[in-house]
Amino acid sequence: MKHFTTLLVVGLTLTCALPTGAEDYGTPLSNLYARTRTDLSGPWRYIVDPLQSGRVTDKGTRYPFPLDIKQQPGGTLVEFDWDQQASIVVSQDWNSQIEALEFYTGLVWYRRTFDFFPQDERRYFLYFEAANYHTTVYLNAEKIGEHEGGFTPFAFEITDRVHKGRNSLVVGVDNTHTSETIPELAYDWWNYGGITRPVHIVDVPETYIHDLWIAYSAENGGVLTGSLLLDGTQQANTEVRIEIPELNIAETVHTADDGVTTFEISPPPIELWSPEHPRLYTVTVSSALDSVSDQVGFRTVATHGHDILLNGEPIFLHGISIHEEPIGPVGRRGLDWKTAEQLLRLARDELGCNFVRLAHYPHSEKMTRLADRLGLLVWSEVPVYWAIAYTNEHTRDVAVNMVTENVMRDRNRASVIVWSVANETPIHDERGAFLGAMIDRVRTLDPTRLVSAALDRTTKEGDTIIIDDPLGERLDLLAVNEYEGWYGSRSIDDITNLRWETPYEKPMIFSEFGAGALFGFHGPKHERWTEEYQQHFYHQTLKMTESIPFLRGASPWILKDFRSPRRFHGLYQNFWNRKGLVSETGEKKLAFFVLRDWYATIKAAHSAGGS
Ligand code: GCB
Repeated sequence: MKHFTTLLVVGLTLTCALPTGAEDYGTPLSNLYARTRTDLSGPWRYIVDPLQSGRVTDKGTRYPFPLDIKQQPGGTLVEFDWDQQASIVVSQDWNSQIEALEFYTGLVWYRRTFDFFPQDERRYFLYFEAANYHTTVYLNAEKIGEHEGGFTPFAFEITDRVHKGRNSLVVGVDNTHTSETIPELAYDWWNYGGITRPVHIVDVPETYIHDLWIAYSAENGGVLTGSLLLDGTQQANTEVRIEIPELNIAETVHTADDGVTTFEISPPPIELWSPEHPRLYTVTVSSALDSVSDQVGFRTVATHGHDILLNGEPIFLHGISIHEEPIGPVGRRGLDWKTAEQLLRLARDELGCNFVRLAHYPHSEKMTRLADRLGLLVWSEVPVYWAIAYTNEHTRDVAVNMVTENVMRDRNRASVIVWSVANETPIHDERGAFLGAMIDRVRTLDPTRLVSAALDRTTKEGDTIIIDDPLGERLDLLAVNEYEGWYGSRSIDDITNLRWETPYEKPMIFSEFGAGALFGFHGPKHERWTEEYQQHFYHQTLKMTESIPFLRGASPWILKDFRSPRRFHGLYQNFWNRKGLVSETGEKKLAFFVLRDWYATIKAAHSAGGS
């Protein structure tokens, strides 16, 4: 849908058509951290329910956990009592907190009580930053909603349901994966279950600013375009102020009947955001009742032939892939600002990265906000990984919803330059249609960024690898996961002979390459699991990249060793994927320095005028 709006522009007024991207997709309000809210993190009671006994059915049961009832004298049997249950900390997964749940997959119920005093003329939303995977939410014994997907935010309005005084919130989270979920049954990371990110009660006025999106385009000497969405009884024909004090911008726009408006502003010269200069501006939007500010960077990203252009200049992505696990001896979710910053600073300050691939699912919003501040470019991905039920409509709808929630959360983050729709998916028509639907949605919501997917299968002819996956047609950036020398039969010594071709006139990055090594295990460079093998693998693979004229970056696999239930070797792995350049506790392996030096060399060549 396009909205034709009269735009107020500094200096002149013009009328043009912009994709609003602000239609109500049912996604939660954006810019969570700038809202008035109560964080419900802390100890919650929990019940492990492997047989799903607590699901409320119309037959009635002895275990209606969501109803939070107690045995009454002379009453029918009730076989639980929430107040007698042990506690678990929200927001952290259950696997790392309760030993017996380390490998648990299934349903766990959570309960938290809280006192609340709702005010007139205010609205309240229960906002989950993420819960893995299928979540059912009850407030005061009433079901308020469900959500499917482990890594994106969702919210339910509770204005009419939250009580004055005591409230009982019961949440069932089931992390079972099936042939219809995303990901499906096989994946290479820990299926950390539970309410893995904070839960908030967000407090907004009756008519509030649901979403603001603002982006920079270099057209016509530079313009800021965007859209905003008001929600409430006064959403129509309402005046909204957009202010960026550091640019002397103070504009007024009016919403249409649906609460949406688009705008286009010609700003004075802007200091563009880049890794070298991650400039953020304070953008404030105010309506009669509401006001929200965000810190936003302005930059452009595009491709031209084989180049990736940031602010019009060719850029090489010195990257690393990262899973969402803090550095430390215990694998877990639950990044806070400090642990998130530790990961990103290790990548930027010690490895010399300007780019991070946040694999294989949307990471906490803290990561992309920190990347904005630290000047790291981000590849943002959803877990459409390996085999998925490509012909299943429900699965496709969930996938499209996932990209929607991801884009709507982060499209004001200058750091995010790539939306990835998938990782290593098999090539067939149904997969093409499935990923095509996701790509269409992403481009509707945000035509300002690159779309990609990490590709796997390519044609091999002797030593030549041809990147000819038909999906390449629909992508802006080709991305390839490459493991010759670790998986497969090719010797590590031969990988320098590999040659790469593609029929696409597009830039390519290696979204992965890597080999396993146990920190502190040393030996000959041909002995697997030694740091020397991994070091040799990096030397060889980096050498091989020199012959690829269209290579514009890499995000090797991976910054830190991470937990995975498919890594069984009792000596080297013990359920850790050992392809980290640092161990789980942060000790650097030899290959870390190979990549660091390579990035330093490329950077030096680039500043000396090379490409
Ligand atoms: C891959 C996957 C990644 C795995 C990695 C590995 O190709 O994309 O999720 O963890 O290989 O270590 O095998």
